[in-house]
This record gives sequence, structure tokens and C-alpha cells, in this order.
Amino acid sequence: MTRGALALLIHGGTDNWSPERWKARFDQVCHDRRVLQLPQASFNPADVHYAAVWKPVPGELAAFPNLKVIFNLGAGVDALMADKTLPSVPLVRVAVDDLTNRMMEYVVLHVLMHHRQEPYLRESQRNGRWAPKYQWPASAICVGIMGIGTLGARAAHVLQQIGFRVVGWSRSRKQVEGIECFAGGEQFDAFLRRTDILVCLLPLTADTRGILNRDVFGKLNRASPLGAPVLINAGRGGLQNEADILASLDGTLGGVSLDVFSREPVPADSPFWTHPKVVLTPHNAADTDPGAISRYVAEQIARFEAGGALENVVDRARGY
Ligand code: NDP
Ligand code: OXD
Repeated sequence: MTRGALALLIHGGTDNWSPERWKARFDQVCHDRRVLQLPQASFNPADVHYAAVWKPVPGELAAFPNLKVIFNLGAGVDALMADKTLPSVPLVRVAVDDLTNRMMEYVVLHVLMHHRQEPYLRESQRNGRWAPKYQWPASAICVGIMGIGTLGARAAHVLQQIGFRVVGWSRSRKQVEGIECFAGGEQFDAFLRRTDILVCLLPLTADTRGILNRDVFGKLNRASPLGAPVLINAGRGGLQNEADILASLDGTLGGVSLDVFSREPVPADSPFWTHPKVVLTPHNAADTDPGAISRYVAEQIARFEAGGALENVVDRARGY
């Protein structure tokens, strides 16, 4: 039997998104199906049943009349949701341990870095200054996680094991052992008031765009043992008001770690490159591994063709 082809549409522009590397992995796991690395000279669009994509050009997916499932090769689907011509077939996002653990590492690293005052200590070293500062125990600090989903829940669990107090905020109410959970707009302020280190792992949707703003920063725990609260954003750049972040570094925020930005790569003249209270990483918090994710896609296709249900299907009305 000829199986429907899988089309790969990858426009990442960074080294992890080399289409050739992804094609080689998909060839290994899709033994009995054609894997088309697009653009490809000769193929019939009607043969394509599945598309595995990262930032496809808007309109590109509408060219396949027999498409059955779109697999986004990352966790966030905001780029796809912006495509008004996106075919109305199931859209599956990534939720795999490999990615979840990478994000957990990033969050733990940056929470510890601010908690243990590493930016101050490194600056002291550069200036040849021996100036110890009292280090609070983890139990003195409350980490607030915006988005207790796949990524946020794992990070919360490990932070709690280290000894931090952890609170979480989500759209729907959650019950997570050891974590005080808040939900919805009406509990947002109570969540913020508890928080010394704010970690954002929200998806970018119409409801969350610009949610990291000066008003929100002003509601964080003003009596934080750290001196001033800290922001860590690894969700999406569109969640943050960047002018507000820079203005808030006057003392409303004590420091920030940002992995995502409204413009990526960050322009050469952006103050984020050089500001002493900013730790910048190049959208690198949790790389998507071609091996783990091609296996995840191949398993989902096999289950789907055997009549089973797809997992981690995006709710298009919610936008994530
Ligand atoms: P999930 O869908 O599993 O979790 C999203 C969480 O956000 C859920 O808890 C959800 O609430 C909550 N949420 C969504 N909208 C709202 C809202 N309006 N108000 C309050 N809470 C809300 O996503 P993941 O954890 O897998 O991924 C989160 C995001 O991380 C991705 O969308 C992506 O943008 C980003 N990401 C960044 C990477 C990087 O390298 N920087 C790598 C991978 C992902 P509820 O549980 O009630 O639905
Ligand atoms: C993702 C990402 O959404 O890498 O997976 O940003």
C-alpha cells in the first residue's frame, strides 16, 4: 500500500533548524513513507497527507488538498495561528520529555542565578572586589510560574524539590501537590503579590499578548528578600512590553532573564544586549531535538492510521 507522504516545511534560520538534519531523522523513522523536504522539484501536492512544520510561510500549507494532520515541530503554535489560510485539520504541538526537561534546566538555572545573586558576584569579580552578600535559603523565595502547563508544571516540581516556595497561575484551576495554584484574571493579583521571581511560560495568544508590563511588575512582592523582584521570560517575546521592562529596571525589577523577544534576532542596537541587569539568551531555552520529535511524530501518525486519537491537539479557539 502507498502511504501518504509527509512534507517537511522548516524555516527556522538557526542551526538547530537545518532542514537536512530533520529530513535525515524523519527518513529513519518513516520507513514506509516518502518524506519530502520542501521546496522539492517533483512531487504531487495531492500525495501529501501530513506536514511537519516550523514557521512555514503563511499560505504554504493550503497547497495540499489531502492534508490530514499538521505537526508543529515546537511547543508554541503562535506563528501558525497567525496564518488565516491554515487548513482546518488537526494541529498537533510538541509535548515530549526531551523538550520539557530542557526547559526545566533553563528555568532552574536562571532562578538559581538570580536567587544566588550571580550577576552581582560576577560584576564584583570583574572589578576585583571581595564583597560577600548574604545568601538567602531557597525557602525564603517564592517563585511564581505563569503557565502551569507541560513545561511550567515540570519546572515547578523541580524548583519545589530544591526548596523554593512555588505558586502557579493558569487559565483553568489546577491541583498540583505542594504548589499553591491560582487561576484566571480574578486571582492574578493575589498570585503576583506572592511572587519574588516571576517565570513566564505562557503561550502567546490574543489573551496573553503584552501581559508582562509595568502594571504587572509593580504588583510583585515589594518586600522580596532579593531587594526587588525578578522576571524570567522563556514563553514568547510578544508576551512582554519591552519598553516597560527597560523602564522597570530602575528598581521595580531587580533583574531579568529573557530568552525571547519581539524581534529575533535582537537588533544590534537594542539596549537588551548591554544592560547590566539583563541576562539575554538567543531563544535557546529548550531546543527541539530532531531525534526525539521525529519519533514523536511518527508514533502519532502510526496511532492515527490505526484509528487511535492524536495527542496534544491544539484548541484553535483558545489559540494554544
Ligand atoms: P501548555 O499548553 O502545556 O501550557 C500553557 C499554560 O499556560 C497552561 O497552564 C495554560 O492554562 C496557561 N495559559 C494559557 N493561556 C492563559 C491565560 N490567558 N491565562 C492564564 N493562563 C494561561 O504549553 P507548554 O507548557 O508546552 O508551552 C508553553 C509555551 O512555552 C509555548 O507556547 C511556547 O511559546 C513556549 N516555549 C518556548 C521555548 C523556548 O525555547 N523559549 C521552547 C518551548 C516552548 P491551562 O492549563 O488552564 O490551559
Ligand atoms: C517552541 C520553541 O515553541 O522552541 O518549541 O520556541
